[in-house]
Amino acid sequence: MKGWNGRLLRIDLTRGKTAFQEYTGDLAQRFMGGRGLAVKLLWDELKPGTAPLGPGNMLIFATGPLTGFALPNSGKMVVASKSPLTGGYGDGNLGTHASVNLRRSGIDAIVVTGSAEKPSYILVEDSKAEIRDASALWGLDAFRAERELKEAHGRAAGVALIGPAGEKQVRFATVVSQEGRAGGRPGMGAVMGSKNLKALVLRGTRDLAAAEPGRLRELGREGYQAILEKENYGFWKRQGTMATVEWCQEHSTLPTHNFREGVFDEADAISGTAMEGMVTTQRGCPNCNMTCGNVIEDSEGRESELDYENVTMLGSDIGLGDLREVATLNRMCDELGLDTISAGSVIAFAMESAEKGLLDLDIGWSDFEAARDLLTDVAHRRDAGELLGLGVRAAAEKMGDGASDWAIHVKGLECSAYDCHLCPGMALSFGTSPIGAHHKDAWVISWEVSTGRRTEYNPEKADKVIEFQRIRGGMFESIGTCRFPWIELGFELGWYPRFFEAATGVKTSLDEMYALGDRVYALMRALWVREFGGRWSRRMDHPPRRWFDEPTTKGPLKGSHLDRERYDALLQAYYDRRGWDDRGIPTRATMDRLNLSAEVAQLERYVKLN
Ligand code: PTT
Ligand code: SF4
Repeated sequence: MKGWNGRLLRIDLTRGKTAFQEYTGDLAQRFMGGRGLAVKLLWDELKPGTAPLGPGNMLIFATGPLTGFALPNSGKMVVASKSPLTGGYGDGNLGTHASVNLRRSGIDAIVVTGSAEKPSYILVEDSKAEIRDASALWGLDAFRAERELKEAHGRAAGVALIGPAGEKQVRFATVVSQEGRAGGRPGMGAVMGSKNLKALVLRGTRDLAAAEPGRLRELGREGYQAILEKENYGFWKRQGTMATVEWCQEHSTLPTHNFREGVFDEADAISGTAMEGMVTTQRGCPNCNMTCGNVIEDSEGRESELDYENVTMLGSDIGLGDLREVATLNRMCDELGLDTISAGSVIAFAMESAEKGLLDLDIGWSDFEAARDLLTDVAHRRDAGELLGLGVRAAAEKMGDGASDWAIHVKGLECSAYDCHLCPGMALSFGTSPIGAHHKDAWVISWEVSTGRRTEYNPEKADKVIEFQRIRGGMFESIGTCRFPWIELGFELGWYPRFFEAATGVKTSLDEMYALGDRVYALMRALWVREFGGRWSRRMDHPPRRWFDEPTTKGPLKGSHLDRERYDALLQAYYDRRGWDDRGIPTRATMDRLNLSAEVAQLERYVKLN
C-alpha cells in the first residue's frame, strides 16, 4: 500500500504490551482512515455494552492517508472512543504535530485498550514503542506536562495529552496538544484518564511513501499557492473563526444566556473586530499556511488562543462581555483539559439553575470570578463540580424539578455555539450529528440564513445537511486534513481526489468519497443502535426542548421558536433520503448498497432491520 502505512500500533495497558499490526488494503479502501477507520475498529472489536470508563473501552488515534504529506492543512487526526458523556460513538479532530509524527513513525493509528496500574505515557520513536511511568506528570496541567515531556524527548516530539480534568474523568474532558489545540469533545480525555494514560509522545523521522511523489509535491505546491490567492485570505488571517461572532449577532443565532436568546447586548466587545486590536501572535496546526489560532493576552496576563466556539460559549452564553476575561476561562479549559463548549454550557446551566433556586451556588450571569472557580471545581470534581462534571444531561437528571428543560444538549453532548430558535436546518444538523450536538459535520447555518430561513422546513434542508455530512463528516474526517481551506476560503473540493490519488495511487472521485461518507455514517448509526438497543428512539435525533417551547424575547427575530411536528417531518425527510427507516436505523437494503452486508448480521442481534 502506498499513501497509507498499513500499520497499527496496539497498546494493551493492562498487560503492559505493545504490538505493531499490519492491516489490509481492503480495510483502507473501504474505510480510508481517521473517523472511517476508527468506527470500523470499534464496530469489530468493542464489546457492546462496554463501560466507557472501564478498561474494556478502546481509545483510537487515527490519521488519514493524507496526514503528514506536504499538502495543505494535513496535520489532523481523529481521536475516537465510546463516549462517557453520551454512551454512544464519540470522536474529535485534533490538529497537531503528534499526527505528523505518528505517520512518520510508520503507523496510521494507535489503538489503546486496558488500563495501566499507575500513571503512564506512551512513547513512540519510529518503530519503537514503550509504556513509560508518568507519575511525576500526574496532576500537572496540560501546558506544563507537555513542556516537561518535550524537555525530556526533544522539541520535535509531538505530544497529545490530558490535563487534570481528564485524570479525574470529567465526562467532557478533552485531549489537548500544543497549548491551544484540543479534540475529542465527548469525553475522549476522560477515557484517556480512565486508562491512567497521561500522554502520547511521538517522534517519527521516516519519509512517507507516496504512490506518485513528484506529482504529490507539485500538487502540494500548487495547492498552497491557490490558498494564498483566495480572496478572503487576508480577512481570514486577521479574524479566523472569530468573524462568526458578528455574523451570528446580525442573524440572531449567537448563543446567549444558556441559549435563551440569539442576540447579546455586548456582542461587539467579544467580536473578531474587538480581538483584532489585541492579537499578539498566531498559532496553528502543522502543514498549514492559513493558521487561525489568534492569541491574545488574557485578564491574568497570560496567552490564550481564541476561536469562535470558545469565545461565545464562555462569553455570550454565560452573559460575559469582557474578552480578556473570556480568554482567561478559555486558557483555563486548555490547561485543565476541559472542552470549552461543554464547559461554557455547564456554567450557563449552573447560572440558570442558581437563578431558579435549584442549585445552591453563588453564581449569577456574567460573574467571571464565580465561573472561574466553578471551572476549577469541575476539573477537580469537587463541590458542585462533582455533579456538573457529569455534563448537563446527567446533572439535570440528578437534580430533577424540571432542570432537564434548560439542559442544552443532544444525546448528552452539549450544543455548540449556534442558537437554532429559527434555524430548523441547523437544528437537524445538531439532531443527526453522529456524536451528539456538534456543528462539525453539517454547518448548514450560513446557507440556511442566506437562502431564506422562513421557508423553514423545506426538505431541501435535509438534502443540505446530508451533503455537508458527506463532505465534512465523511471525507474530511477520514482523509486527514482540515476542512477550513474549503469552507472558509473556497478552496475547491476537486483538489482532494487529486491529492488522494497522488498519495495512494487509487483513482477516485468526489462521488466515491461521498459514498464512503454514507458508509461511515451508517456504521456510526449502527454503533449507536447497538449500544442503545431497545432504548434507541428517533426522539434522540431531536434538538433541545428550549428551542421548541421557549420563544426568544429579544432582537429583530424575537418570538422565534421551532415547531416540533414540522421538525419531525423534516427529520423523516432526512431518514428517507439516507435510506434509514422511521426509527432512524439503516435498512437492510441500505446496508447492502453501502457495502456493509457483512455488518448486518451483528446489527440484527440488537435490532430487527427493515
Ligand atoms: C472541536 C471543537 C471546536 S470546533 C472548538 S473551536 W472550532 C472548540 N475548541 C476547543 C479548544 O480550543 N480548547 C478546548 N479546551 N476545547 C475546545 N472545544 C471545542 O472543540 C480546531 C479547528 C476548528 S476551531 C474547527 S471548527 C475545525 N474543526 C475541524 C474538524 O472538526 N475536522 C477537520 N477535518 N478539520 C477541522 N478544522 C478546524 O479545526 P473536536 P484543533 Mg478540535 C483550543 O476537537 O472535538 O472536534 O471539537 O481541533 O486542532 O483545535 O483545530 O470554531
Ligand atoms: Fe489548523 Fe486553522 Fe490551519 Fe485548519 S486553518 S489546519 S484549524 S491552523
